[in-house]
Amino acid sequence: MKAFKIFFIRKTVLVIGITMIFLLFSSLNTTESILNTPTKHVVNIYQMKFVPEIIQVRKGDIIEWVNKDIVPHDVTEINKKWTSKTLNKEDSFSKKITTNFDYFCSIHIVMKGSVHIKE
Ligand SMILES: [Cu+2]
Repeated sequence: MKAFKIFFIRKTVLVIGITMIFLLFSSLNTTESILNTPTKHVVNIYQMKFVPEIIQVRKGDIIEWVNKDIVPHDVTEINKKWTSKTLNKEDSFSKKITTNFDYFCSIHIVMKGSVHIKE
């Protein structure tokens, strides 16, 4: 009877242990897949401003700039490494973010914004 009890307790501990390891790994996988899913962020261009002007994203996320003004704008990297097409009202431009950068509108050079990657 005593031997049976010990056997039973050992088996129970083993089952609990395996269950906990399984739960731990499945929660790690879920967390990882949440972290790895790129998020889409929207920057509106509104009343001659990029809104929000400063945005923090994760590496690999997508930013979509949408022109909500009636005048055309664009999105140009501060050193002119790249630029969007001219965005008319309701036009948008999307970019996958892999690095920090500042940008401006080359049509209205006072309009500025920046993108920061969260570590
Ligand atoms: Cu502009």
